[in-house]
Amino acid sequence: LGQKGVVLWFTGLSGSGKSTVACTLEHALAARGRMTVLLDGDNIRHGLNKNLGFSAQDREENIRRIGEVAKLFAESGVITLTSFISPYRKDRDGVRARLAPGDFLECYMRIPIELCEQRDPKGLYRAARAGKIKNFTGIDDPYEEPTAPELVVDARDAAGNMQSAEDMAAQIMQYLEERGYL
Ligand code: GGZ
Repeated sequence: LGQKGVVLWFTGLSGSGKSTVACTLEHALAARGRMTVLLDGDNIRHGLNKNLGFSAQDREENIRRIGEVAKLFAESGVITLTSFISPYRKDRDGVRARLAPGDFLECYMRIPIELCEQRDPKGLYRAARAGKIKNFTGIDDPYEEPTAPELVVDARDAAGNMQSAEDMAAQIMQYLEERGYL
């Protein structure tokens, strides 16, 4: 009741674990009674943004609209998780600028692209390498790393072991707790 909303903005390569971690975190937040929404490709690119593709211009508009929707939710007290590659720094910064300080938390899912390519569950990297998909992020389209993200979640822990989605979600949960978002 009367709790503050926030935008938790996941960014990272295709296959970096954004959606999996966002989903795990959303369940953990709901279990604590918080109102949440998860915006991702499934509910945005198939609806609101179905007229957009993957050119730089379309990605920019994709992120801009998602930012505006996320802002509306967050300002209504909802913890709003967004899961999009959002590869361009200026587009992410544009969303940040639309929100009050502290209402936009950039969460960088840091992972070597080699790991994403090894996994490649949908065969997209393979298709991109073969030239069947053009402008694929990390292959022939840039991914601009965040310069000052509030959160960096690494695929591997300090000992070099792969982190589970639960580990990663717990890390973010701890940040939210420590900073008074919960
Ligand atoms: C990157 C692409 C592309 C290109 C299709 N580049 O692994 P996925 O499948 O489910 O996640 C990717 C998703 C990226 O959409 P976003 O809305 O997150 O992108 S952005 O923030 O840049 O607007 C991938 C699929 O769409 N996909 N073509 N060329 N990813």
